[in-house]
Amino acid sequence: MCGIVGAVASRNVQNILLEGLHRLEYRGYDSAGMAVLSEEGRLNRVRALGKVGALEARLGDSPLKGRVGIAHTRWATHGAPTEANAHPHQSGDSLAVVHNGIIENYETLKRELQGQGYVFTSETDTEVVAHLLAREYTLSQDLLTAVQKSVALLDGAFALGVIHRAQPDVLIGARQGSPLVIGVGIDEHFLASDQLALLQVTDRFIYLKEGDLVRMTAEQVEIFEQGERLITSTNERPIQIFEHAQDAASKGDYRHFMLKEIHEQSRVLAATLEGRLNGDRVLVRSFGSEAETLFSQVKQVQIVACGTSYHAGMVARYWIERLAGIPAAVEVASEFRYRPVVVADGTLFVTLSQSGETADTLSALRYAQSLGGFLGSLAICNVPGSSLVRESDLSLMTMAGPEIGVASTKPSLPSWSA
Ligand code: HGA
Repeated sequence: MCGIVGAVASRNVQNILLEGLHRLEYRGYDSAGMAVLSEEGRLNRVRALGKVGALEARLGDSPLKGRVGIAHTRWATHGAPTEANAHPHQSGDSLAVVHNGIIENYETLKRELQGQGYVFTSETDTEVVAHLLAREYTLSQDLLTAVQKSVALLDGAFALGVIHRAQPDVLIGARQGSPLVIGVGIDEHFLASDQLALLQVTDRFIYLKEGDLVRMTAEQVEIFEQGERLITSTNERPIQIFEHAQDAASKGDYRHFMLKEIHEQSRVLAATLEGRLNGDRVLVRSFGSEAETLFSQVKQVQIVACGTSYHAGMVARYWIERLAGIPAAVEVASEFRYRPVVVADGTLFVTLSQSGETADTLSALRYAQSLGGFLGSLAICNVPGSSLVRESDLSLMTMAGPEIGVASTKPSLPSWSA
């Protein structure tokens, strides 16, 4: 899952952004990048494939200096994990954007923009946003107006952070289907997809609502409901103090972690679906860039898991058959991996595992791959970068956070998505 960090301050923001990216690393990503507006009015960008550490090394060689910037960790949905596809994306050398989520109508917009002479340098859906913003900026000469006009043309789920060299003291954010939070400092403001990214600089946050657009300077925050109506009352979007006691590592008022985690289930389910829904539909791309092609060929589903995940698989079987109308079978991984398996045509192999390292499930996946004949594999898992996720064709990350209770309480909840 991607991460966004942004800052507008009266000090250099590079290290704030970098620390924010490090704090988002647990979510998993394939590349990272940062763009900062320099005092001289230039837009400078550094990107790297792989870990935030690789970006940090590049920044060591060519530091970014400036008081306004945006940064991103990317988990590719459109286009391979490459440096050219890493965010921020630019249109020319004036404007940069970071994006979480999926722009569903990017192909139509891309054709339109190409027809108008915009040249694309990446395979991402995000670059469409950069060129749209540039086009609208040319017309209005105002970044807020450009973002308002552009967002109105986008279909899908997204959170955006935008900067422009002509407005070097402004950072703009937009939230529609993907989380975005404002961090409030003293004469500085921040933007992030997760408050955890900003805890090193503030514990005061404003949580944006769906459709909100925010224009921030170091001194001021203006929030526009549904992108239009300026919110004037602080009651509507209050500043909230982040209670560290709510951390995953604390059991708060609960008697034990197991109880706490059971009570977290509805929030985890909402967090897992956030950014992956468009209206009442799940965005197929959130399973990976090959998902559309693969899912369109599925005739049946074979689910394999262990323990609690196996039980979640049994529920998933009922729901897949009822909602998708295709046959589904579920089997304990330790049985599946040791028996001769006949693979029916068009079968999707689905694994469920909290850690993504469950030995029998992983062996079952490898066995399934060695058999050939399966259409492809999908892992539903809580740990990005785990063996199961790396070795599967598609994946769906659950957002269960760390689980301290011994019995699995959350990771398999969203198995219905299979
Ligand atoms: N669609 C964009 C952003 C991906 C994302 O939000 N992943 O979780 C891309 O592919 O770059």
